[in-house]
Amino acid sequence: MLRPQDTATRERKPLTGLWRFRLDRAGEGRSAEWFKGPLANAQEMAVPASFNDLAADPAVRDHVGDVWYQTTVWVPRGWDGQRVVLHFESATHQATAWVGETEVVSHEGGYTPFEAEVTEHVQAAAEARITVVVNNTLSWQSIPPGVVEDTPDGKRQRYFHDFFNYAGIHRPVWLYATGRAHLTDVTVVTGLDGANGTIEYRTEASSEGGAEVRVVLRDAGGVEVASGTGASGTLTVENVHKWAPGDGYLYDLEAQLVDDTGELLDSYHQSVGVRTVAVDGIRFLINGEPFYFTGFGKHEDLTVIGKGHNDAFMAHDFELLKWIGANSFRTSHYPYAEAVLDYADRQGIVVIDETAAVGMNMGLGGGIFGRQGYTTFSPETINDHTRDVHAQAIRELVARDKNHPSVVLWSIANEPESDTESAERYFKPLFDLTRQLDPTRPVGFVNEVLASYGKCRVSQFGDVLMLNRYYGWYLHTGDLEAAELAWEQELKGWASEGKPIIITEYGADTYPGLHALIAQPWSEEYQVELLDMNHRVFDRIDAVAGEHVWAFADFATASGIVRVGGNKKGVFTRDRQPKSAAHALRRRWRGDDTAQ
Ligand code: BDP
Repeated sequence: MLRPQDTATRERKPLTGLWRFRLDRAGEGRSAEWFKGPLANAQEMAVPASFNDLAADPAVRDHVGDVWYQTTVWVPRGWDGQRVVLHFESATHQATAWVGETEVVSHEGGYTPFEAEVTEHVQAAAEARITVVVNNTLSWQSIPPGVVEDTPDGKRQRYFHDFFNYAGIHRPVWLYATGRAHLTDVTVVTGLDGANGTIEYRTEASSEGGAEVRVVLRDAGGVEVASGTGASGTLTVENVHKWAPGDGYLYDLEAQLVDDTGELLDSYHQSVGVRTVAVDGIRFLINGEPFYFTGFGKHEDLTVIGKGHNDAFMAHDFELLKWIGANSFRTSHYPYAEAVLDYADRQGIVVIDETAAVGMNMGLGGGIFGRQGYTTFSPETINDHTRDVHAQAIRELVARDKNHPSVVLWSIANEPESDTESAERYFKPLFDLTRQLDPTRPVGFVNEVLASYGKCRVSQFGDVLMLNRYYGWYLHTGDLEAAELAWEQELKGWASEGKPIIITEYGADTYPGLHALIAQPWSEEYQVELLDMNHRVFDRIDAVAGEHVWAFADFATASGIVRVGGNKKGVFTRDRQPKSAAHALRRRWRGDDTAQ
């Protein structure tokens, strides 16, 4: 699937703004066919945004089930004879869409795009009605999983991950047009050969006899540097300007579909960063050079709009990454908006790209110990069907993000149960699948402490070890000396495996403005000291190839007695103001003792 764009042959129309919106409290909309006419008793709802926090109403915030969205759009008059497509960048977690009265598409999975050709259901220069029902229910067969429990007070959605189950239409929706003959996919794989770069490209097109593919590669100044013909091939760029951390240099590959008279049928632009990624023993290499990850696990999480994508906040977050000296982040715990990955490409920020497989561990509840009363892997809970859904989530992630130079590592799950035979059986085929889909990038998963060194049965499949550890917080709370000893001992064990280790989470909840002369948990001083303790340990162990603090910013989560107004492990507050730890990290990561 190609992302909508405007080119010489393509045109798109954003369907963002205010849509009609209605909660389906009784779950009656599908049988009552609410798509058949204007949505009755509707309020207005912003798209993109999570619906939860927009209304000042707990019934909206905590609604479980269907919600309905509807809009109308004038199909541009120039689109007569064109192929028209309705494209959603995401809908969380499950959606079905109608154009007029015709169902055009259904999709499962809250963080990847889907689309439908709607040529037959719209007319140029006429209005079309688009209705979407979005369902936010999590089950044992969804990624992430959850369960709806019957309580004396009605149904309650439970889930096992530590962030609020925001839902709705979080990312832009597009109506776009292409010619009948069109490109359907472009894949690029880059390599380096001395001073030269290579770009293997592969295109797919809707079959129409006689059409040929031509590709033109231009540098960032628009100068043509290579070209080729054929649906696939390899281009060479002499004296290539590499894509590298901190240097988001991009070439533009234009793929053209041309008929036998030379007429341009389709043109699509794919940005290309020429770089290589490899694992060599305990080193993580980008362009053959050891790379040390500094940065964060993040969230798509904002006040009012929840997980709605917002360009201003995205740009600001990247400014903060630069300010603090971070070179990377993980898309914890789901694929982020594509605009974020495009931005990372341009900014030279490195990304660990994660699926939405989070909360698959009944020994934990949102990162906190204490059993959940379920067995993680069983025919009634996470089972073979779940694994099929998980596999599909991996397919959709790789298909979407395969061309981003910023993406250097796939994370196929966060903190699943990984110390049991069932876990080993569940995960082995998913690692195989990911490697088959993308042989060019390392693959891993994020391990948690119940499967500490010596116990984990899944890390054997990973090219790198990604560890989340809360020594000094959930373990040895308030006792950083004991934490330091225990952490170093465990880490030495992992180091003996001979793989690069990225510490994908470490941190402490910190209430901004709370100070303690003798550092105590929840104070700004304790967060600083806990991070310092971690850094002393990392600096003593060669195999540590990166440090991602949890978390970039405070974020909303389900209520609990260890959460105060959300998860407060942010180095920035939810509105992006620095805690003391931000200044301390800035000094470490920028190597600048004078950084304030
Ligand atoms: C980890 C999870 C993360 C949580 C964090 C925490 O990966 O989602 O938010 O713990 O407890 O286990 O803050």
